[in-house]
Amino acid sequence: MSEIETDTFLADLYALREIGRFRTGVHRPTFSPEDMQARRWLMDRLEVCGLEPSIDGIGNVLGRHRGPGPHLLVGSHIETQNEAGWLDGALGVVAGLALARAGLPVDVAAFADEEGHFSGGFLGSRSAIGDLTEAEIDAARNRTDGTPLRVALESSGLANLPRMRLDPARYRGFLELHIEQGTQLESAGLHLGVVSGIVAIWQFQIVFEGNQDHAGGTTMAERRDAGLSAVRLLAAIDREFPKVCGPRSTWTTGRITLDPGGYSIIPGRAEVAFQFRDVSVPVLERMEACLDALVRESNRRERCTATLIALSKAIPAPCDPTLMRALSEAAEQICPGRWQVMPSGAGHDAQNIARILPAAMLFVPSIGGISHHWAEDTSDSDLAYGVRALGAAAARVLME
Ligand code: HGY
Ligand code: MN
Ligand code: MN
Repeated sequence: MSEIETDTFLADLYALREIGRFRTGVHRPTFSPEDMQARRWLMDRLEVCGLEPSIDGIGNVLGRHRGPGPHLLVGSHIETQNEAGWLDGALGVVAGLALARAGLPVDVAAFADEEGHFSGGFLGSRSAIGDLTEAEIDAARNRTDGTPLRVALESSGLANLPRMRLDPARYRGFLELHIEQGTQLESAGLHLGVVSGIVAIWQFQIVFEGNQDHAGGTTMAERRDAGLSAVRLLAAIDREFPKVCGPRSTWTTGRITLDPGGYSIIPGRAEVAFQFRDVSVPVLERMEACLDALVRESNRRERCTATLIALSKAIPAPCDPTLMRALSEAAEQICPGRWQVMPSGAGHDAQNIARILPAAMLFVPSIGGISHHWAEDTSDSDLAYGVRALGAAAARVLME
């Protein structure tokens, strides 16, 4: 293995940042023209790094090492949230290019739609482990514009391509370098985080049906206001969840849509995009039971009906101890004393790959903890620490 070329690694990251650039971040939703341009850019770079590039029927890009094993799989995702950051996902894929360029026997993967632009999310890594059915693809819709996934695959030229399946026998494990997307490393003055476990995201739609009516002629006593029912249920969740959640649980309402959405019209329908997260399944189950009870109570109390629809329930993933040890030794070698072991509050492809392979993650700090926002950023020096530590850990795992 030769030295990791950090200058070339940073140049690749900055080049990818220009595809779909939005202010200081990037807007590259899954299967958008910008996303497909980024996938083609990646396939070119994989070729230049000596890997055999391919793209599959769900948009996964894979660069296969041409030499004998043992191999490691390294990667992440390259699509982004809307108007979001340039490093979320891209860092882990471009780091894979740097490890391949240094001569390490790695395959490099960019798994499609980790960001969940289509129902359920994590389409690519779920497909790669055999956990995505044709029926799910038939049913999936774009969360922003409603485009059916089948239509998006067709217009991206992917519809008739086979979907790849990872062969666990080919790899010693999977490593993903990622930004922390929180403030822990920065506030502790650290450069690297060895991830101990990855949260599961349980995602729901809550639909409220009331009566669209006149905002003046309809008295407060007789109206069926779907918007008010929605905010009252969300307030109840915020009151009750702290009694059942875990120390690092989170819950988020990402969107409330009121129809028809006019000043002078009582909303007859409200839709809430809701999710909660934790690393423990019993905690997730307690939170879901609490949510179920609150929806039932809303239907007893309110004049509107609330319907809870479970969209996806991911599986939390502990990281592999052997890979964590290699990452810890590498972190100590690259920046002695300036790293820690920590959980991931974000979901990642690694939690799916962990279901068929040993998997682990390495974090670099996010400036101000900002992510899923175009202002997301990390210093070049921390990015360089990350890729060098990832390379050192990969070498340890492969040379064992
Ligand atoms: O939401 C997440 O945790 C991931 O960034 N998609
Ligand atoms: Mn990510
Ligand atoms: Mn993300």
